[in-house]
This record gives sequence, C-alpha cells and structure tokens, in this order.
Amino acid sequence: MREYLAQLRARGDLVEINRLVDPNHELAAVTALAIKRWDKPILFNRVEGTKFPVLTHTYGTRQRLAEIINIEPGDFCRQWSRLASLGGEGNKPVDVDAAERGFEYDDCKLGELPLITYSERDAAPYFTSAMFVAKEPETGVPNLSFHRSMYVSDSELRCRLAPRHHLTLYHEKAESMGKPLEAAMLIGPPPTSFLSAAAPIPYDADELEVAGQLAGKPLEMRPCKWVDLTVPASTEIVIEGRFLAGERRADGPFGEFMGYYTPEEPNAVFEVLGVTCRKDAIFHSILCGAPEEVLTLELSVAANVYQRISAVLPGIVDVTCQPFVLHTVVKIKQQYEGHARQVLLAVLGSEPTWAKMCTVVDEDVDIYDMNDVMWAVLTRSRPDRDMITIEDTPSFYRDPHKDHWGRLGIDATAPFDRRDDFVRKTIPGVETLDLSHYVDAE
Ligand SMILES: Cc1cc2nc3c(=O)[nH]c(=O)nc-3n(C[C@H](O)[C@H](O)[C@H](O)COP(=O)(O)O)c2cc1C
Ligand SMILES: [Mn+2]
Repeated sequence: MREYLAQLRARGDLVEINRLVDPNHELAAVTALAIKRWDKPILFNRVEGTKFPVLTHTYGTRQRLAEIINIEPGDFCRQWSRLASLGGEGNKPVDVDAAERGFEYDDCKLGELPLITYSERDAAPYFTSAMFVAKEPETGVPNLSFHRSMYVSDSELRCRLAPRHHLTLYHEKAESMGKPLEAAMLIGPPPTSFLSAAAPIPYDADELEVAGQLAGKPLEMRPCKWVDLTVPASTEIVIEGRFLAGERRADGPFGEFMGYYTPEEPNAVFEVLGVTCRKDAIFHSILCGAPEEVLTLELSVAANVYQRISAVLPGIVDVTCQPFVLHTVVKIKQQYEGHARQVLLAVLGSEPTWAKMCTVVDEDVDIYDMNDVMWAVLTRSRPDRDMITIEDTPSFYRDPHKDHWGRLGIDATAPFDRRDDFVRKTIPGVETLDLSHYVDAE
C-alpha cells in the first residue's frame, strides 16, 4: 500500500491534509466532502490522539482498482474472470525473512491506533478497513474478508460476521469444536489482496493465492507474533487475536453501506492479543458506503453474474452494477427474439442476494453511465410489457422486515425485429473533432 501511495503522490493524485483533524466525525465529514470534490485518495497527516497518518479513498475508483491489477477499467468482468481463476501457476504465498526484506515492526496498543467515529449515531469508534485472515478449522485453507469492528477496549473488539460469510462459518465450526478461532486483522495490506478479500471466492479456494495471482507474483508472508498465522509482510498494521467461542455481545448502532444505521445486535467477540505496526505505519480508513467499500462489492458481483450467465447464454458483452450493487445492468448483443428476457431470468436466478433489479440493454448503451441506461429504459422499453416483476422472493439476506423482497427485471433493448428503427443518431465529427481548434485556449 505504501508503494502505491508513493506512486499516487508522485503523480499528484493525492489530497494531503495537514491540519489537525478530530477522529470524532470531523475526519469522516472531510472525507465525504473531499471525495465529492476531488475523487482522489486522501491522506490525513495529523489526526488527534494518534501518531498514525490516515489514508482513505485509496481504492475508490474503477480506474485505480483496475490499475492495481493491471487491466483496462472498461473490461473488468472478462479480465477479472480470467485472473481470479486459480490455475496452479505457482502464486501460492511464500514465507520470507521480514528483517532480511527490510521490514521492521513495533508493538503498539490498539488504543494508539486512530479511533475513528464516522456517523452521528455510531455507538463507538470502528475499524472499517481491516481485512481478516483466518484458517479453516479443519482444512487450514486461509480466507480473507472484511468485517467492521467496534472498539470496546484495548483487548476487545466486536465484529460483524454476517451469516454465511466464510469467516462466520469458520467461527461457527471452531465453536462446535469448543475452540476459539484465531485471526489477524490486516490494516493496509498489499493492494491486490484488497480485491481478493472483497470478492466472493469459493469456500475451498486460498484467497492469498488469488491475491498472488492478481499481483502476478506470490504474496510474501511473515509469521504472526501471538497467533499461529502468517500475514503479508508489507502490511502496515496487524491486529492479532481470537474469536471467543460461544460469546456474542452488543455491537452497533453503526451507519452502514446502504445508508442506514444497523441496530444494536449481538455480534462476534474478538479478543485482541497484540498489535504490530511497521515503522512509520499508515492507517487505512474506509468511509462505510463510500466507493472504496461499495465499488469492490459491485465489481465482484458483476464479475460473478457475468461468469454465470455467460455459461448459459450467448451474446453477453459486459455486466456492471449501477448506481448501487442492488441493480445489475447487462449489455448484450441480441441474438434472437426474447433473448433479453432470458438474460433477465438468468441474472435473477444466478445472483440471489444482490440482483434486486436488473436492466438489459443493447451494445450501443454505456452501462457505466446511469443516464444512458435510463435513456434506454425510457426509449426502448414498454412498462406494460417489458418489465417483469417477481413477487415474494427474498434478495438481500439481512432483511427481517422483507423490505428487499420481490424482484424487477427491465428489458430495455430495442425490439429484435425492428432494431433498425432504433439506430442511435450520430453527428459526423463528434468522435474526431478537436475543440481546441475552434476556441481560443483558456
Ligand atoms: C470495506 C468492506 C467492508 C465490509 N464489511 C463487512 C462487515 O462488516 N461484515 C460482513 O459480514 N461483511 C462485510 N463485507 C463484505 C465481505 O467482506 C465480503 O463479502 C467478502 O467477500 C466476504 O468474504 P468470504 O466470501 O470469504 O466470506 C465488507 C466488504 C468490504 C469491501
Ligand atoms: Mn472466502
């Protein structure tokens, strides 16, 4: 992460804030406004109550995420599918001698880290960027995943382990064996692991290896100090500990990615055994609901949908989630009458959690521009015929009041046999003219 930060700084893609900032809401407020204004990573050099600088919005755009894994931002689905599939190319993590590689670490207390409170009603400071590493209790396969954690004391965090996530299953399995589950929380791990942790990768796959695959070279690991795990040696800060068996304690309220507060509820208890940080460590903060969080989710959901529907239907050009992960947009090259409706059904069937709504458009629509997608909906769909609603079916899993039940599919493609009537107008020259030849330089 540090190397990436240096690159961003060198090319002027970093907003640096040197004024002393309060971690209690002020840091979050500046982050929210600065993202809107500049859309660049933000480095807070001075945060009250801590010596650690805070970096945020690091991975907040498609361009930056694509850059990290060295692909084109417009072709994410296809390239991700190729990269993330493990093919035994020898990118399994390797153990290195951290000192020999020039990494030095100090111990520190949890409370010395930036304790950031984000939204107005948040119950306490939260760690929002920490990536958990843990091993499957029986097979030992390592998993990476993000889980927010509420700061309670220097020895206790409460973590949101949502149902069915791999870490949740590991924890439950360890509990059934009467054991705590050891884990390490990585703050500021190598950039490629960010995508690998956010993506829903199969239970038995080694996500550290996927991160190596994305980087094109194995992750270099060092042992933890208090638990039996290894972690990427370049990680800025590592919090080591274990999830207590048979314990659940109150966590929340917390302002979450959907824009609401989750209520106070019992969640997993993480006993902190120790914290190590690199010399001059940088802390990574994620504003919940900001692109840095939701974009990774959108990309991984889109890539999954792309893979699954391409396996059963022809003509799938690209998939994205816009403007939020609950809406899947698919671009197709129509092959036959009714093709788009089949695509709608395939999407709703292949993504039971996130595809609350799906829109299918033709090849000439820019699916990364919601206005263009809406243009297609408004000009190429008939509400009485081209919209499919599905009743009484759940989508988002954490939904006790069924606010997310029901699905909507919109066929916003031109009628197959009248595609010529829907040729988009073009103005000759728009693609090629150079405006600077027509107006005086500013
Ligand atoms: C920044 C960020 C924060 C997240 N916070 C949580 C969280 O608090 N609880 C949770 O269960 N999932 C959270 N997620 C989602 C999971 O980390 C994500 O679905 C991941 O793929 C789960 O990994 P798994 O497939 O190995 O279970 C978050 C994701 C991101 C990118
Ligand atoms: Mn996993």
